[in-house]
Amino acid sequence: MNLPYKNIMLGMLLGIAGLGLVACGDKTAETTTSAETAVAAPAGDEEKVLNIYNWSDYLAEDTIPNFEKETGIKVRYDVFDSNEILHAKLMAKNTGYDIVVPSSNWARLQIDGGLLQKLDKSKLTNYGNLDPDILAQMANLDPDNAYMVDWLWSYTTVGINVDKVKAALGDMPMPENAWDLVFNPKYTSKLKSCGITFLDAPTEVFPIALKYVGKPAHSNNADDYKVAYEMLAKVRPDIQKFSSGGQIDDLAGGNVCVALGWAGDFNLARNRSIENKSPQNIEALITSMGGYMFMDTMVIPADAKHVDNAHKFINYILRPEVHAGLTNAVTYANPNKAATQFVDEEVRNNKTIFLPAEDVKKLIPPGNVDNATRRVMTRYFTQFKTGA
Ligand code: SPD
Repeated sequence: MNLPYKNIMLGMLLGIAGLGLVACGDKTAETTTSAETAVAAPAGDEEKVLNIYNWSDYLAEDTIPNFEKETGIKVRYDVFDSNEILHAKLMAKNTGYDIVVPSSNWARLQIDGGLLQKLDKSKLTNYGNLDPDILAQMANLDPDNAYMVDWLWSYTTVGINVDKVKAALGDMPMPENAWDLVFNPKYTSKLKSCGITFLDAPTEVFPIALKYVGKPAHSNNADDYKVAYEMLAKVRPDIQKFSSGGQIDDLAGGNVCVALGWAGDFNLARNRSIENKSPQNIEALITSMGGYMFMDTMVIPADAKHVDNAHKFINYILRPEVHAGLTNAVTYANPNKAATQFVDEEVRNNKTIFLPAEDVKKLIPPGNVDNATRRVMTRYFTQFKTGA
């Protein structure tokens, strides 16, 4: 195990808690084909179909084709861009999916709501590849790791196009706390000239905004949200757009220069700009205040019809080469200790992907608020976006 990777694990332990259609890299928000149209399986034999709903830009090109070739199971792969969208589907209790990938704090809510099935670990022969420290951390939200298997993980932070930001700031030096770049009008008023974008979901923005104004990141006090909203309202005129799945292309294409978004997507944006032959100097910043950690987890919805196939897929992802392939393709860290040797050296040594322990300790751990607070948060976020 390389040192940076081990550091992360230690830090985390200390710090917290269609049927034949493949849409790899598909950036449409979601497709509507439903698993319910699948032909019924012969008795006692599960039909060779698997329906997966995952975040966009979160897959290696060969992940699904290799699984299909090896198992003969046809995968329908749809994508989404927010936990809110996935949660609404699960709440309707008729998802049509066999595997979905919520962040761990949302999966906790979904376990409590009876929306997920327990894993059968006897079918997960590669489960031992998972890092025990990550499992211990995840057990804070999922006791005995009964429901969730981590797909990949990262953190919400500030991403910048270094050259464009320097040009827009002129003589003004970079702030000590990089969150000022998106939350302080002194900076946003200058950076709006090259474009500022925010994630488009209340639960992505508010925990960080709350911490920035000195309140608990997972506060259940409505007054705290008002304080955070008032701070956000001051920078609203300088924000060009709200987008979650669109940040990679917006940064890679030079349409924006500053983003409140996911570190993995910022590294991916830099790589994409190079692929597109228009390299942009994009960096995920490690802020002095810290970012917001998330783990996106494979879970099986209560209505899943292909539970055995779902276990086969999870077990396949847990193979070291497959899990490393995801990390190499999308620049998000994986939880698979056996995969480290297969992670490209450049990715493995990138300290914004595999964070040193001291930076992991600064992250806000995954957490939840009560339902009444979530409504307050949503109301303030809508007000913030609409500028009302
Ligand atoms: N392009 C992959 C995006 C995955 C983002 N998951 C973020 C969850 C944050 N709570």
